[in-house]
Amino acid sequence: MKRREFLKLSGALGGAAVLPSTLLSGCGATPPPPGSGVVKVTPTICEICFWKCAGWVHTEDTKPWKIVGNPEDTHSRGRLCTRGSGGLGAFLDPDRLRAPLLRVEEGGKQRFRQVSWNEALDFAAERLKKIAAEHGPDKVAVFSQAAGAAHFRHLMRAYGTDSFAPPDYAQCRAAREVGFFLTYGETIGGQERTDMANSRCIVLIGTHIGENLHNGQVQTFSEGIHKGATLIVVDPRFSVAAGKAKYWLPIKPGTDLALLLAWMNVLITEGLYDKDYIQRYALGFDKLAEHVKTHTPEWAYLETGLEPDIIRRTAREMAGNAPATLVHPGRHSAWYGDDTQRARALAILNALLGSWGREGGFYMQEEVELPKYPYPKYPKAASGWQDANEGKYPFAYDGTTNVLIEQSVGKDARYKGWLIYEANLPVSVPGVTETIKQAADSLDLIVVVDTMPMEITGHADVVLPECTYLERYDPIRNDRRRQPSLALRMPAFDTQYDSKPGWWIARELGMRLGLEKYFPWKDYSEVIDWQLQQVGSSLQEMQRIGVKSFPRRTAVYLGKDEDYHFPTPSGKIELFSDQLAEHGFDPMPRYTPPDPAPPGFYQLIYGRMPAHTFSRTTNNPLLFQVMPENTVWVNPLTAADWKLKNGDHVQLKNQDGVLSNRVRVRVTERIGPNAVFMAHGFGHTARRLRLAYKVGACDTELITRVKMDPITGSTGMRSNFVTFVTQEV
Ligand SMILES: Nc1nc2c(c(=O)[nH]1)N[C@H]1C(S)=C(S)[C@@H](COP(=O)(O)OP(=O)(O)OC[C@H]3O[C@@H](n4cnc5c(=O)[nH]c(N)nc54)[C@H](O)[C@@H]3O)O[C@H]1N2
Ligand SMILES: Nc1nc2c(c(=O)[nH]1)N[C@H]1C(S)=C(S)[C@@H](COP(=O)(O)OP(=O)(O)OC[C@H]3O[C@@H](n4cnc5c(=O)[nH]c(N)nc54)[C@H](O)[C@@H]3O)O[C@H]1N2
Ligand code: SF4
Ligand SMILES: [Mo]
Repeated sequence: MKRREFLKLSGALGGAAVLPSTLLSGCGATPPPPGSGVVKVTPTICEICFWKCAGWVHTEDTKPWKIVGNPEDTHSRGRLCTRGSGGLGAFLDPDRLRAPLLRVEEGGKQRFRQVSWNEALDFAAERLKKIAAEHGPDKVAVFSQAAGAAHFRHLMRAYGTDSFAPPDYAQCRAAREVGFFLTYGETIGGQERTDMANSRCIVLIGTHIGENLHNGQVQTFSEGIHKGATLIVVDPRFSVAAGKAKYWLPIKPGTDLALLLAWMNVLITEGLYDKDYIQRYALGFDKLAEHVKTHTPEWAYLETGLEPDIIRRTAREMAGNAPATLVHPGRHSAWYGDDTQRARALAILNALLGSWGREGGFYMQEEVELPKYPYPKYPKAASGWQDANEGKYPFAYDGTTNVLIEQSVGKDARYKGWLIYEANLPVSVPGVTETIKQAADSLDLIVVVDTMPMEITGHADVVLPECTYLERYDPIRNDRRRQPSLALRMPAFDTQYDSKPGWWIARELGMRLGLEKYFPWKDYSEVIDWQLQQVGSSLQEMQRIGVKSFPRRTAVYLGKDEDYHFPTPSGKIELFSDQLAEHGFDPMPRYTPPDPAPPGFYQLIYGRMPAHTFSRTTNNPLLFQVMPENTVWVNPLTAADWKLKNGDHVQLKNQDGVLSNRVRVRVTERIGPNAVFMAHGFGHTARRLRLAYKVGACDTELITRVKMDPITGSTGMRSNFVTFVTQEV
């Protein structure tokens, strides 16, 4: 028998089999008659996506009523998105994890047994100690994300590991951040420094704002459009944003770098670039001009399918509005494996337009100088995620999930244990579905801290149920933004069932591991209060106001003719990158054509839909009602070839023979005939998700080919192709 079977959690979770709708009305999720009870408001920070909007939770007689945005907050500006408003659904979900679970073997069969916290924590701590004694603590890999990850980073660094890899690095922003960092010496940041409210021209390349519903960003984007900004959208799909655009460029997927080089060619050959800006701030212009000389719009036409005339007209439009032209850096940049070079091209194009540090382009970010709690120094880990890379990906700034997973397979693997916090690896890390199973067979320990019985919990030895964000304190939010501010998350409700806050779980594990000195406090609110006192505030004040803004210390934009020193090695914007050259990479972005589709196959592209966040909300009873399933978007010509009608069920089969779950067809002109599109996060295989189980299809299972970006370890996921299976198999 395999050492660790995938467990479906069936029957292990206890709890009533209540229908979500019954439960919701019972809990008062619909507003009670006004004035019929005691209304209380509590500050929160939304955890439904990574944008971290601050809001107010309204309860009536301690029952949930609604969550609304905090008007003082620059992330939400007083409004929450569909998903954030539906955040109560995460709290109310009857399928939530309710108690710690331990994998046990009885009569040759494995199952989860509901256990006490003591038993679960003792088990995890004993195994962690054993791994530390036998292999060293650095042999535990940690996959953790979001606000609560800080508790587990702290715990695990104190324990002695430095192998961290969150999916929001390699599967998300890695290439973008490094591409801009190599060029400007600064990253874009989790709250993008885009000044869209003041832009006169906005260029979106793939990034589908409006479906990508990062709140403050959607609001400033709308403001810019409302004030008359020209919008140029480059997307093979007619996205929501494309519907608002003056120019929609339905590019052939994977050829964006060719377009970017052609735009640079036009700006330079027609003398439309910002000469003063380039002369003052940039290095390597002559080499860039030489590099893009042959990349004419006519050359790009053959690659991208976009008419040379459109390429010229859009380049002139950008230049005409510069420097208030923002070529958006995108966010999820793990596309085709050459993604750092595409990000570099985006960074360079913005430099030619003079938009970095200028109104309507990219503003300069600032955060509050909030002292860290004075913990003792962490031990030095004997090895870290860099060692796992074995000399590859020299510009990575965090661990790559796929690498750590691959290095966890077999008896002699580097890693012996996993701790996973708020990351659903089987769905969020494409290309390693089988590897995760193999790793689960050989690892000595898998600890999962989650709120829901997601796919990842099926691989765990021990499942530690965290309460939802509405029931806990977490680190103070202090993001680099236009307006420095702090925000507080605190419990609006008592913890439900036998779940616990992340800080409590981390501390209890720490105590059992002999790490008491790293947890000198009893309750995490003490840490928050101490930090707030250092900046003239207090927990009490923040409990009352939720968000506190601080004055900026530096300017939002570069001053006119300011001699700014960019934090790159040369102090300049590096159009030509010596750093890349030194590591044997192209110092200028070089175009490589995408893989061709096999005959009868279509490129698989995926993205966001407004009602959901990845796989985490598809079982949320409130958001499920808004969008219960995903569809596969198919062009009418393709549909005719396959005799498919709107609403038909199909399965998709990828180039490696992997079959998807059943999914409905949406026949639409909004996607070209060479690609199909689906929203990510659906097609759950975890049975305890009673609403979302097997509803729609999962893009991850079809993405079996991942192209690693050699510069950052970012995992390009768009070189996969699918065909239709119309008879169910
Ligand atoms: N509602 C909602 N909003 C979210 C999230 C969520 O889960 N739900 N997640 C957030 C997170 S963490 C991220 S990283 C962002 C991701 O969102 P973005 O960074 O905006 O999106 P991408 O995944 O890069 O791009 C998806 C778009 O790219 C198009 N596309 C596909 N292939 C190509 C191509 O080759 N070239 C071009 N030009 N376009 C192409 C698709 O048609 C689609 O419109 O969304 C954020 N916002
Ligand atoms: N195929 C495919 N893969 C992708 C993407 C894609 O578009 N397609 N997008 C990529 C991108 S851009 C990103 S950023 C990543 C995101 O990757 P993930 O953040 O891993 O995505 P989710 O699927 O939302 O999984 C979140 C997990 O955290 C749990 N969770 C939610 N709230 C809490 C909480 O308060 N506490 C705890 N302990 N757990 C909680 C959820 O139940 C779920 O198991 O995915 C990447 N992977
Ligand atoms: S953008 Fe929406 S889901 Fe994300 S944090 Fe804000 S309200 Fe929550
Ligand atoms: Mo992301």
